Amino acid sequence: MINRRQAIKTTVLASAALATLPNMMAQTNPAASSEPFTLPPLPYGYDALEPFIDAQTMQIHHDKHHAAYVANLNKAWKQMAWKGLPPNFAYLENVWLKDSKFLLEKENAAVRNNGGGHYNHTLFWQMMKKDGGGEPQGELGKAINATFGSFSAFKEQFAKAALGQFGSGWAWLVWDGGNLKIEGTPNQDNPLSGGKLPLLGLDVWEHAYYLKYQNKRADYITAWWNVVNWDFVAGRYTKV
Ligand code: MN3
Repeated sequence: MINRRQAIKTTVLASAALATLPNMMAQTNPAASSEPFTLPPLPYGYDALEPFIDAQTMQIHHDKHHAAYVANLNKAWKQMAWKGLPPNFAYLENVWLKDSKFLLEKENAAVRNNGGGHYNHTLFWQMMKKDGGGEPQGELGKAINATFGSFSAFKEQFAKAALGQFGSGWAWLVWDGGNLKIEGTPNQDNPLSGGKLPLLGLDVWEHAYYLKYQNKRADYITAWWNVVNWDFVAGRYTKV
């Protein structure tokens, strides 16, 4: 935990270091590497999900949108540092995002929105891969068939949730402690706050598809099945 005195010291040291650098270097952020939350690199190239999700969308989505959630989460964390909240991803996942009472407090809205945004996108990149798609195998495949009747019936219900999510939000396949379920969340809310484990999620914010699909969210959803990383989703299911 960085206290106020250390924070000032760090700022002074950073300023001193900056003064010795050429002007060009001074435009970079010397504190970037010491930020509590960091933007994880995409686990594949921007164009890996072509033609289903275009490279430009992936670049803007990751480098601008996800990066902004991380930057704003760091800002929020610094403002809340007095609360003694450990600044790490595990704490975000296991404590903050599971505490619906905390998230609903107005002063914690930045954590709910930007912490949720950081967590959701970190999962989302891993839930997709180049040459993905197909059908889930093993225990997850069996559980999906048993719960929804068939894989195609599951896809139909999931797509309905994704299409029916009004405005910005996500569609999810979750484990609620006893069953697989499909649900939608608005904005950057996450099933964790409702006591459920997110297994698979689809970002249906317009920034996720508008460049290629414009208003045709249904076409984006149909295409997205071709990039789902079922191995990753099945791996999460083994934790239930
Ligand atoms: Mn997004």
